[in-house]
Amino acid sequence: MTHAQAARPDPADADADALGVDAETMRALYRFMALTRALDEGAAALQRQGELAVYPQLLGQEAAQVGSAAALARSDWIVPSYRELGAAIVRGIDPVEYLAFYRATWNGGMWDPLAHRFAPVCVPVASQIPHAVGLAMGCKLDEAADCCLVYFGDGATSQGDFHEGCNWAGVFQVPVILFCQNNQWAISMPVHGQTGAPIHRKAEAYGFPGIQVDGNDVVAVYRAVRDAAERARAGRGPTLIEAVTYRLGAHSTADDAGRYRSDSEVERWRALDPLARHRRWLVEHRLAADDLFRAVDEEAAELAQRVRTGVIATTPRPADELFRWVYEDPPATLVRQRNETIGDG
Ligand SMILES: Cc1ncc(C[n+]2csc(CCOP(=O)(O)OP(=O)(O)O)c2C)c(N)n1
Ligand SMILES: [Mg+2]
Repeated sequence: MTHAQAARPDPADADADALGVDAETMRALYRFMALTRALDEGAAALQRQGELAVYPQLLGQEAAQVGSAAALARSDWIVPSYRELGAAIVRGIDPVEYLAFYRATWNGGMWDPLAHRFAPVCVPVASQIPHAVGLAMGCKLDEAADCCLVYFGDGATSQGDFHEGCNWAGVFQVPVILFCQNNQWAISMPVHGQTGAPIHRKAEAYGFPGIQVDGNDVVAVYRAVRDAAERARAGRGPTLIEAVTYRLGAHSTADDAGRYRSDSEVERWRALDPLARHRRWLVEHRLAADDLFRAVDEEAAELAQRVRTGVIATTPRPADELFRWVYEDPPATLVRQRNETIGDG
């Protein structure tokens, strides 16, 4: 059931029409990646200035995130881990609301997950996978023509939650896309320390297709997810997609990647920068020129500035919110803790 790598032809001889992605979408993918790059860098800077508690950069993974999120319908569900700023931007979430989690002013982010069909930030590794499979199972039971895409990393495939989610998805032919961003590292653990087999091949054991795609090729990712979503909506079940990419930054602002990986490895991947690559491709195919890139750069700089101002203006939420929304009738222990924290008024 393993499918061949869905790479697109070499930029020099690729026929844009044959890829089945229109020119407007090709340009939109670039714009989303450029906005993501600017906001990701802006968020890392905000953390260094003490405005965010922590931030996990997605630098280098823009194609994997933007290509996948853009290939979905607006009514499809997205279940992120903690590194999915790019997907949130594609889905139209206000980056200030997204970054509230990292400013530690709100658990999970300020946006409405139901309205955006974008679940809260999830840090316990792989725990979002069974949630996503359940969400997709709900779509199936409702006979809704929607699917659900869940993001997770290479390291998450070592967790039981990944295997339980895959098993359930395969048995019940759930409309879910299991989207692994194999960025080669789980903090300081390289991917060969996580798995003895290529990640996409694990799907075979669960009875559904597994695809490996060049995760630094935004069009290849877009096409792979579009196909998987069509399969899911047609009732043909799950797909595991392994997007091979690279985390150019540290694991997070709390990590020093120089302690466990070489500069030469990073430089090798930097040469495969997905943003520069798609830009070159657009130019070579005369789908965009300097005026578009200039306009996008200006938009990205303005957006990053607006987000910066918005994040800095965000104040802590009322303390009693820590105790709300879990229980209709909170247990006495929680009521006591709440009263100790904020008084019983
Ligand atoms: C259950 C659990 N164990 C450990 C951690 C600490 N932790 C946070 S991220 C991470 C690595 C995850 O790597 P991967 O799944 O490859 O995702 P990436 O960070 O590379 O995007 C670990 C071990 C955690 N958050 N949750
Ligand atoms: Mg990883």
